[in-house]
Amino acid sequence: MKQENSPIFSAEEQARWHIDEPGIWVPNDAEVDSIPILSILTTLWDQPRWLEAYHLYDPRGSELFEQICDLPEYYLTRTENLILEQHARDIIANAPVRCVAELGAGYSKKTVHLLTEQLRQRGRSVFAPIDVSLAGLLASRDAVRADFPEITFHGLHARYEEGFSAIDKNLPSLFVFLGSTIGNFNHTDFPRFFRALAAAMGPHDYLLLGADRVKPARLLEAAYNDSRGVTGEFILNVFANINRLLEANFDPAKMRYHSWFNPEWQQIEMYAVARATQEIRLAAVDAAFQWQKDEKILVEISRKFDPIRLQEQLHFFGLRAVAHYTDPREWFSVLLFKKED
Ligand code: AVI
Repeated sequence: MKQENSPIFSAEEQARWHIDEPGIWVPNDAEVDSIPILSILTTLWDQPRWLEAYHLYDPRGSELFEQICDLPEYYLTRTENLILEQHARDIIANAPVRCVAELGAGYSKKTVHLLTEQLRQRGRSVFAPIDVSLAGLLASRDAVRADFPEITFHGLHARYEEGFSAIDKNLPSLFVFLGSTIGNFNHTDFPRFFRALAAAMGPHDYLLLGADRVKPARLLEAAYNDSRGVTGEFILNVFANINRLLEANFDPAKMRYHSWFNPEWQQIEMYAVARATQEIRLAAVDAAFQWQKDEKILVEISRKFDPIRLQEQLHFFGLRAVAHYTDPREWFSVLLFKKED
């Protein structure tokens, strides 16, 4: 275990982390393996059945998500990128920080806009992405080192909460959570996440949050049921991941993808539906269940927001709205908050 110090940790946290690969920090007590299995079993046996969205991101799932971002119907990535391209200068001017801490491995065009401005306005700085994907962090590290040698890279190979809680409250930081990933959090995870994030933020910290907005159902439904079927493949691929993890026998030929915008809950719901009744066996844990014909498994939700209401809501978590950036069609919002003193 190689011991070095990093300016991003408080003294107390420093002792809990070690360098794994150059520039990548891991908690000493990292325990990764049992969590996905427990999560899959407990939610698959829930009533009705569902899955936590993070299981979607095995290597194939991550590849498919990259393809989704380029689909003509999937306006989210392009629109958010446009907003950041236009407003990065103002965002960074409004958030006087030394560290940009991104939730997600991030080395997209979007991150580049922010890092370019951070470097231009503040000079030497730190970039600290937090992600459970080591591959994503390594790619991000290599790209940042090549393109921004004046920016020090400290990747945190950890779950979001573990990562952001470790960052020194005295290091002025901009926490960046883009892509409307917050929309994939359910109604339990959402308040838990903001409570933990606000508690981890110091008095000089900011949050930049990307949120997709409520809009006509036809636009939303097209974005999540694209004509090339990539979204369906992405959602159903979760079962290939489960088959591997749990020696299960989910059969892609015996299921179909279904999604719709639920207006009451303001969310796109993405399901796998059984084409026929089938016995699902999970050999690794010696468990089985009957998946009935037409029974749905909720694989992912994607919530859509009214940005003003979101600003009001986050105020109750101790995050004060500083600025609101949007696109000409007002389809997507990028919101800047400051942790209240
Ligand atoms: C990552 N997340 C914000 C995407 C979304 O739009 O909710 C995931 C996604 N699922 C299907 N298409 C995209």
